[in-house]
Amino acid sequence: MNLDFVDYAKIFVKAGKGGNGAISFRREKYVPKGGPDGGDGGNGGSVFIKATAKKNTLIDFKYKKHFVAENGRPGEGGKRHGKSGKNLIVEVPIGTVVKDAESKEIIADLKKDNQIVCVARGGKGGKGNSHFATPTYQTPRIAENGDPGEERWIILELKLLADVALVGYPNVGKSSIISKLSNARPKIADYPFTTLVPNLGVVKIGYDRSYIIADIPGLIKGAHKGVGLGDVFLKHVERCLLLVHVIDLAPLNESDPIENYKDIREELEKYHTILAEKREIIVGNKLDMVTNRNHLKRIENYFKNIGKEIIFVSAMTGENLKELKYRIWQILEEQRKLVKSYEEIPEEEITPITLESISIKTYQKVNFDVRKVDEGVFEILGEDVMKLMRKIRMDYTDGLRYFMGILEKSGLNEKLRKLGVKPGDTVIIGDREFEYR
Ligand SMILES: Nc1nc2c(ncn2[C@@H]2O[C@H](COP(=O)(O)OP(=O)(O)OP(=O)(O)O)[C@@H](O)[C@H]2O)c(=O)[nH]1
Ligand SMILES: [Mg+2]
Repeated sequence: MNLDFVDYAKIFVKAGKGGNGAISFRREKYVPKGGPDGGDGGNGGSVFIKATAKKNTLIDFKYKKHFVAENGRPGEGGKRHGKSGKNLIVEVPIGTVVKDAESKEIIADLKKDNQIVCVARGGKGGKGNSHFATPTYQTPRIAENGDPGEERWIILELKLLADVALVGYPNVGKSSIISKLSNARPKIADYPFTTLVPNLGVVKIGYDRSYIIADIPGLIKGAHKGVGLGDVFLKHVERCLLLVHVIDLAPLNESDPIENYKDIREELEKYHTILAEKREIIVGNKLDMVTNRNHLKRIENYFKNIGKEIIFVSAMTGENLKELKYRIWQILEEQRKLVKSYEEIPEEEITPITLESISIKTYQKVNFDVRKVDEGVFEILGEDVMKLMRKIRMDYTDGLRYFMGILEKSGLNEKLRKLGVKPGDTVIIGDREFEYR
């Protein structure tokens, strides 16, 4: 069995970080102390997954598994905003289901060409110091850091989206039929399991109409529970509108075509009711090999009795293939009217998507706890404090002062004193240590 057919991939996606806000002051002639003019950082790029008709496997993801979008550029002086990071668009075949690797939640089911979904949102750029001037504090050396971009592992799963699928035992002539009906050119040979991966072909009906047909590798007994990778192939059949069940009218091993039909039918039914309930027609192939008219009559009667339509063809001579092609089209037209999933899916635009973000200006007070770790050592705990700390650019002392100012307004001193803090003691916040004064 060929395992190169890649219909599953696990990849890591990471959006870009937002650029930091700038700390800068206007410098002009005759203006000794200009106001703050640090621009905002650009937003980080987002990662999108987009369906394209140009691909038909997930093989590209076998070796390349990490997809990282560009970071936003930092802001600059003169209120110049940093450039936003470019979005990264990862292309996958139509029919790819996108899932979160951890929760297994379905993020999107990409069924149409160019359908697109965002899987990691970019971080928002930080505000520059031009935002932090107040009447009493006109030279703020305060700016925000950009937010980190989202990152996660996602699963890509390909389920082919053919309108019609050719199924049947190996060697019955499925690949021969698809090669005659469509533009697909699969390998054809006189031994079983020639086809190792599903093939897709486009069947043209006149000038602007067509349908997609899939040639599924031969199925065998036990396929529904994975024998001969049957379950993998059957998964691809789940979404088609019509099953074309191909039987060999003159099997070399002299087996009975009706029994062969029943075997595969049982596999389809055992796999899932979805397949059991799907519209099915039977194609009796290799008509050119049949000399006994009674043999055909018997087969025809059997299917008539169970209420199934059968068409006899020869992929070799081409007999009845045209009829088959149009009959499939007709049935598809009928089926499409019944199936809701063919409704139009609006195509999203590829606009940058960035995470919601709160400005540090919105922090007047924060909630936190203080814990005594050891003699003379205290730790400040609280998600808000950590968020605030990440958000403020600490590479300027003003940032630190601003941060401490908010903590003090929120009752830091009282809390520390209650626990018996003394000057010279250590106060830990996140990954920093301060001396209490
Ligand atoms: N005489 C005759 N031979 C045919 C006909 N259709 C297919 N064959 C032959 O049957 C053999 C199998 O054909 P394939 O199209 O490879 O069969 P398949 O169903 O795709 O087989 P797997 O891929 O193994 O499942 C080849 O040798 C074909 O040339 C037909 O209508 N008449
Ligand atoms: Mg084949």
